[in-house]
Amino acid sequence: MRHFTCVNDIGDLKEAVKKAQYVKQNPYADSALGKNKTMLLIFFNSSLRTRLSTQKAALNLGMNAIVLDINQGAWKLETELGVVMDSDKPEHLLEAIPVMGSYCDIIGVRSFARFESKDDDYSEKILTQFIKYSGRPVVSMEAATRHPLQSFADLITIEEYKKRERPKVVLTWAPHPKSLPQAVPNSFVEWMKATDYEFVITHPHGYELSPSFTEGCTIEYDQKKAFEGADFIYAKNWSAFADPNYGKVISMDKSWTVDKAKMDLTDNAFFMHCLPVRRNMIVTDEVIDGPNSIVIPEAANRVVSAQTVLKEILLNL
Ligand code: AN0
Ligand code: CP
Repeated sequence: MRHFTCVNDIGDLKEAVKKAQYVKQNPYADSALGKNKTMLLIFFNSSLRTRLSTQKAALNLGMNAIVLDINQGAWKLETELGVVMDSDKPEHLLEAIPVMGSYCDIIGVRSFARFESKDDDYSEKILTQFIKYSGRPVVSMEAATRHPLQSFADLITIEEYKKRERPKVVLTWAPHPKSLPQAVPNSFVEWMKATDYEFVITHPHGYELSPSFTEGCTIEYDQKKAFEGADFIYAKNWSAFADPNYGKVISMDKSWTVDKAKMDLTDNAFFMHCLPVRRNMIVTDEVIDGPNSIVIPEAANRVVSAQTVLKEILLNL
């Protein structure tokens, strides 16, 4: 593996899960692999889990880790090509990226959808420039359309907790007051499609994800029906994809909040969410604090997914 931006980069999923299980059981087995190697973590957006778990993964592999928040202390970066730079942005990505590349061996980048242009977001304008100009392996730490380190951790978690070979996994939209990217659900869909699980997506009308991700998926608009017999409920809010509402909140319907009554329709399902989560919007306190909530072990597995990915990249440097 050179870059890690989507499910295709990880190769065979069963092999990847096996590698992750080894890493989880032997976190320090490769502590010499990253000696004298530096990982740079570049954040254009906020983060708690990705920031900490990816650093921890790099440290477990013996790497040095340097974190830069672009919006706190770095120069404001121009990202448009061919512009006259007479605005408030003193530096262009075209210089900043190769300079950052010159200081490290692997670059992680977090760059959310900006909702200014669907084309820019869905062409992964920022991430592709890092791949093109850094000269280094690039790891997506949530880009405009995908969050593969999260999805890999989600898969590892489902494999740990599943009680049947082919569990029923349900991705459900839930309400939220702000516009959120489609990256987490897109990516979850992409990874679930690569398994042999039974997979159902449920959301209100108007919240259809990009067909490029959901093609071939079962979509059930009746949330209660979707929950019947589920083994895992994966909740997430996302903003609308379809025009003219791209990036907009078109509903905050609280009847979609995941509560105990809905969880009772499942086959004693586990509750999952990538976090951060807004309590009593996405999910009630009762469910997230209940015995079937696995959000904390799910977040803990972010170290495992990151370490498995970084290890593969280091082995191919
Ligand atoms: C982000 C999102 O929905 O993509 C990050 C989730 C990992 N969430 C928020 O901005 C609240
Ligand atoms: N799940 C996740 O990526 O969390 P952060 O945004 O805190 O990194």
